[in-house]
Amino acid sequence: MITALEQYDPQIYELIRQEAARQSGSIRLIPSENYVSRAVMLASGSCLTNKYAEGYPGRRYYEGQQVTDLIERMAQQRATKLFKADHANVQPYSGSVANLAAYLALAKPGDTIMGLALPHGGHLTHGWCVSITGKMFNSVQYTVNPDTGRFDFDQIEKLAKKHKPKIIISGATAYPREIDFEVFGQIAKSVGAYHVSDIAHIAGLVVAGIHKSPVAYSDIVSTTTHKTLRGPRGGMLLCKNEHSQNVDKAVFPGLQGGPHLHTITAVAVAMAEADTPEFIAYAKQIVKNAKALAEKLLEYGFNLISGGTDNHLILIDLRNKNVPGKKLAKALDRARIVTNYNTIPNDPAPPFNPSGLRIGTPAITTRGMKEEQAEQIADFINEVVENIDNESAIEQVGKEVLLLCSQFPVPDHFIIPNKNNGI
Ligand code: DSN
Repeated sequence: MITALEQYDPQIYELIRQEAARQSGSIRLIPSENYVSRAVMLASGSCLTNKYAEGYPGRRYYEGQQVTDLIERMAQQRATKLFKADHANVQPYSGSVANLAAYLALAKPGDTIMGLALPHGGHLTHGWCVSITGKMFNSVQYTVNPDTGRFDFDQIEKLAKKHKPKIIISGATAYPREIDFEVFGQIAKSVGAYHVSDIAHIAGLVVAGIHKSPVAYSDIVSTTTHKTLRGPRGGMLLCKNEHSQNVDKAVFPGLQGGPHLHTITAVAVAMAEADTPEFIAYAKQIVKNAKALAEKLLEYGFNLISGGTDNHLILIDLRNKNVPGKKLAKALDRARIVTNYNTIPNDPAPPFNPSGLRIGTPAITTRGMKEEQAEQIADFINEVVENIDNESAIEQVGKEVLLLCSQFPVPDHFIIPNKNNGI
């Protein structure tokens, strides 16, 4: 397919080639990113992109669904088996739409929802003020305990009792510890609220049984499909049977038109991949790598929010290193280490130039890196921090990163040789 592209559109081919080279020639530490398998890539780039299928299997508004119904049903069945859920909707285009659909399935505009504040690790769509979820609903935001960096369930319970939300949202986008979904479920129940859990980041850890599943304690579980779960970019909702009709209506026709069947096909492939012993080993290694990386960073005197990690990500408070998050993220990028700058809880700095750096281990784990390489990556990060204004030292780290990358090629993935960087 990629060769055909070279023939038909050499400009775009060249850009894809450059991006493939960038992905293979850098250490990708953005915790929400990964490398999908060739099978997922092929399904995502297949003829299913040509088909419209508004509606659901057996109830479509377009003809020609002989194959698409089978595919979507297969994706639904694989999702319900993998997550042990009653019902799955595999149509959300992304996690953001999935979250909004979950809220609209359970509440009306103007109702109160309660989620984790963005600067404390929550997602935009957990009711942050600039998101439609913070405008359409009356949003109450809880925070993490500033001393521990962990959820403060007393505060959450107090807020829930005071504001009586229709929905309590659990889940996060920059929270390094295991989330006790059972407690969130209990608090929700005690105030008559629904509980929506967002496991976008940790879905792969949940299906591998490393983190406890929220399915039993949630009315609706929302996830993306492309982070630790290692599928194509997409979203998914899982719920109890009692909510299935409302969930389906909220996704289509509530928020979306035709589902992206090429993505649903690739999601089905990814879920078959996730239902294997190899996937469990990969998910366990993600956490081992994150812990090894965290330990080494602590040895170098980095402050980690909550003091470490239980999952795939680490949030570094850089204030004691006197390097702003953005400056470090950019220097690391020049050293071929790709991260994202991030707010830390109660960040005194503005969000566009915050005090934190967020890193994670899914992508390096897919490449086969283990604890030894995770520690080496901590060495690289420390080296860049210590030489933040020394371009030749940063360039030297980049060379070492390239060498490490060449020892851990991206598996089962198209790698297009890059004449310019030797990969
Ligand atoms: N913004 C994504 C992340 O990087 O965590 C979540 O949607």
